[in-house]
Order: sequence, then structure tokens, then C-alpha cells
Amino acid sequence: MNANLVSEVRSAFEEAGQGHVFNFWDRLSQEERKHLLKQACQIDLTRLKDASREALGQAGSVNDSDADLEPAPWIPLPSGVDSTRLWEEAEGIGEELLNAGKIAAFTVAGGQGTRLGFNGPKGAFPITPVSQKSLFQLFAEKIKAAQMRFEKPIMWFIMTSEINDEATKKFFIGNDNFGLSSSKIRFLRQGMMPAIRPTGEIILERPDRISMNPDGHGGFFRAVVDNGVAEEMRNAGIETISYFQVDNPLAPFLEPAFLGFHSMSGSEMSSRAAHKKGPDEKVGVFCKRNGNLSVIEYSDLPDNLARLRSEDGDLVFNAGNLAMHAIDLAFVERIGKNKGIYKLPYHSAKKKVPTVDAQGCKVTPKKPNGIKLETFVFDAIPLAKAPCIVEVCRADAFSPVKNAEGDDSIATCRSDQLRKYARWVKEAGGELPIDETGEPNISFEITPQFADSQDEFTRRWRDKSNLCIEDGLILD
Ligand code: UD2
Repeated sequence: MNANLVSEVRSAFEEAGQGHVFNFWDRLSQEERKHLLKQACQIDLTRLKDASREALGQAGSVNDSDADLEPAPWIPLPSGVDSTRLWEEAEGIGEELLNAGKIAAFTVAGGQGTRLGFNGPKGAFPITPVSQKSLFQLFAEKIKAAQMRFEKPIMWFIMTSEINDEATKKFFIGNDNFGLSSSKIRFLRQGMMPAIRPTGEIILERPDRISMNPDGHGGFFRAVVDNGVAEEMRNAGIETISYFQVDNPLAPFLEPAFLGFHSMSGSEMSSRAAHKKGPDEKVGVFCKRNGNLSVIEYSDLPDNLARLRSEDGDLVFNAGNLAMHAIDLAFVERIGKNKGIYKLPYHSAKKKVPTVDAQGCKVTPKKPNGIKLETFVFDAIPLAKAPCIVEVCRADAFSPVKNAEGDDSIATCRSDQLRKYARWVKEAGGELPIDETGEPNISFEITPQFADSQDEFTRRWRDKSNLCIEDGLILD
């Protein structure tokens, strides 16, 4: 081991008030020292200092004195002749962009998925109601369906992290990339940040190991720049990234109209929104904060504002953030370089972080003892030129699977898929018994190859007028 490097790193940590990271150095084996040194070298101490200061100061939260907070304007779903014409125009523009190969799909899948209790990358979770296809397979099928429709192949970028990168790649290899060409799938790893104590000290998980976490989905910007992906995208002619989360099987990430609105409005970062289910739904809301379009996370929105209703009874802060964005590559590069005003703030999340005591013995905390530092992708919105928000039909586009049970769970997500299919069938003129929530009493599936939008489904249904929907049917 390079003694100079060790002493350089140790002094830097000491100067930064983080010398305790090497408290157990003398008793570590060569292997353990190597590992600890490698982790230490990955940490940018200046960035950590800034991040701790910001996160401990709780950037992002809103208080009652924050007078300049208004609901955000958005482009609503088409409802009359004029707006239908506008949506058609946007659709045409989006189709041109897709035909020209200017759009890439981008899934953020670096999170831990702890709440789901699934032992593996979240994208490997089986989610469709009949065939139990995984989230990744479903997205791959949506891409394949789009490739049949548009003239250029679509590149798919998947952001992983140290905790699931290997398992994610193995899952793809084990499934032959779900029939997509491996040259069109690109994995990239996001960065990691150490967990800290409320005092700002880095937490040791073991005598030889720093407790590290993925740096939040805002790490997407840096990951694109640092891994050379921005350059690859540019060389491939990609101009706009269609960003979505791995937890939402309904995400319509290649819908032309949204991409068209993004382009028509000259926006650098556009977002999809839907009316919140209710004041307690755990989605951020779009608003104008001091004149700038922003997202306020559900945990940061004061209860009185979350519950505020207008005269017609609607929630005032109603535009839920579905975590689907169209983001221009040039803007991604600007944020990813993290210079000047183009920096994302750090947020803190209190966690129980396993650690060691002064003797190096394991400590399993019973209450939160540490802080996870993360940046959020939506904090880039106020930094973008002409950001725009476009409504999407919630029932067609959003049902995240986050929890093992309860809200946003495996059960609610499967039911929402069934309700969507049943609605498509009924509105196309088919017969199907449904309950008062719109859920059919049978399970069936409509694959993206058969139809990936209601309009397409209606066309195909009319072509196949003898279709009969039965339990277990997979429309392929
Ligand atoms: C997110 C949004 C929330 C709402 C909701 C919609 C935040 C803080 N909140 O809530 O406002 O829009 O989604 O479903 O984002 N991820 C990474 N790397 C990380 C952390 C997360 O790739 O370091 C990915 C993760 O794999 C998942 C997504 O980001 O695909 C969402 O992460 P989450 O589950 O922490 O976000 P959540 O549910 O709190």
C-alpha cells in the first residue's frame, strides 16, 4: 500500500474533522485497510462539508412565513376543440423527435427499495397481474413497442448504484436483455455519500467500513456527466432524456405529446403531473415558489397548505409530481458539472444507521442516529429555462410500487393495472364486469406490444371484434 497516499488521505480527513474514520487503522488487516482507503478516496470532503451544512440547515422545507407560494400553472389534458388541436400538434412534434432518434429513455434505479422488502434490484420485482413480468421487462417491452412505431432505435439508460449494479446487470443478462440489443442498453452508476451524525461526523459502519448510501436521484446529473454518458448521448444524436422512476410500471415515458410540449415550449426540463389523490398522498407538489416553478416534497409542505381547498373544493396545491421528466442533455451537463448557481441542494433523511462504539463493537441503533444526504432531481426545475408541466391521465400513467402493503403497494399497483385494462376494454365497447372502483373480477393483461396507449388499444380492439376477455388472458 502506498504509504504516502495513506498519510495524505489521513491528514485530509483529520483537517476536515473526520480523522476518527481511521481510529481502528492499526488493528485492520491489509485487505481491510485497502477497502477503507478506497472508500475514503471516493469521498470529496469539500462536497461533504457543503452537503452537511446545507442538509443540516434543511434546505427545501417551507414554513408559514413563506408567503410567495402559489399553485403551479400546467397544461391540462385536452378537453375542447382548441386544446385537442394543441395536443395533436404536440404529438406530431414528439413523433418527429422520436423518429429522428433524439430521445433516450432513462430509468433511475439506484435506490434501496427497503420499503418493498424485496431482496434484489427493485426493477426485478414481478409486477404484472397475470404473467408476473418484472418492472424491467415491462419497460423493455414498452421500448420494443415504440421501436416498431418509430424510425430510429431507442437507447435505454439505467442508473444503478453500488448496492445493486451487479445484480441489475446480471438480471438483464439472465433474461437476454429482454430481447433488446445490448448495444442499446447502457448502465451507469450513481455516486455514493457517507452517512453522517447530526454533528457532521462520518459514520463508521464497521471498523474498516464507512456507511455509504446512493447520493439521491439528483445524482443522475452527475452520473451522466462523470461516466462519459453525456458524450455518448451527444454522439448518438440524443438531445432529450425521458426520465422516469423504476417503481412505476405505468410510466408512459415515450409518449410523443409530452415530448412535443417540452420542445414547443422551449423548456429545458418538463414534468408530468396529475391531480393528487388527496392531501395525504405521498407525492411532491408543483408550485411557484418566489416566482420559480419548483416541487415541494410532501414531507416539506406544511399541513395547512397540503389541506387548503379552493371554493370549488379542489386542493389548492393539487399538481402531484409523478417523477417523469423530459430533460435536455445540455441542461443535464450544466447541472452535472455542479458549478456556480447550477448546484442542487442536499436534503437530509434521518435513519437508523448501524455503527460501532469506541471499541469497534457493533451497535444497532433503536432510534435514528444518522443522516443520509441526498439530492433530488426535481430541485433542478427552478434552474431550468422555461420549465413546463403537462397533465397526464393518472389512471393510465401512475401507480408506483413502493411498499409491501398498504398505499402504493404490490396489491394497489396490480389492481390499478387491471382497472386501466378494464377501462380500455369497456371504453372500446367490450363487455366486462367491474366493481364500483372499476376493478374487474378477473385478471388479464394487455402487453405493450398489443397496445401501449388507449387510442392504440381502441384501434386494435376494433380490428379484432371477436375478442373475448377471460381470466388469465394475455393480449399480446
Ligand atoms: C418520490 C418523490 C415524490 C413523488 C414520488 C412519485 C422524492 C424525494 N420524492 O418519492 O415527490 O414524486 O416519488 O412516485 O424523490 N433513486 C435512485 N437513487 C437514489 C435514490 C432514489 O435511483 O439515490 C430512485 C429509486 O430507485 C426510485 C426513485 O428514485 O426509482 C424514487 O425514490 P424514492 O422511492 O426514494 O422516492 P419517494 O417514493 O420517496
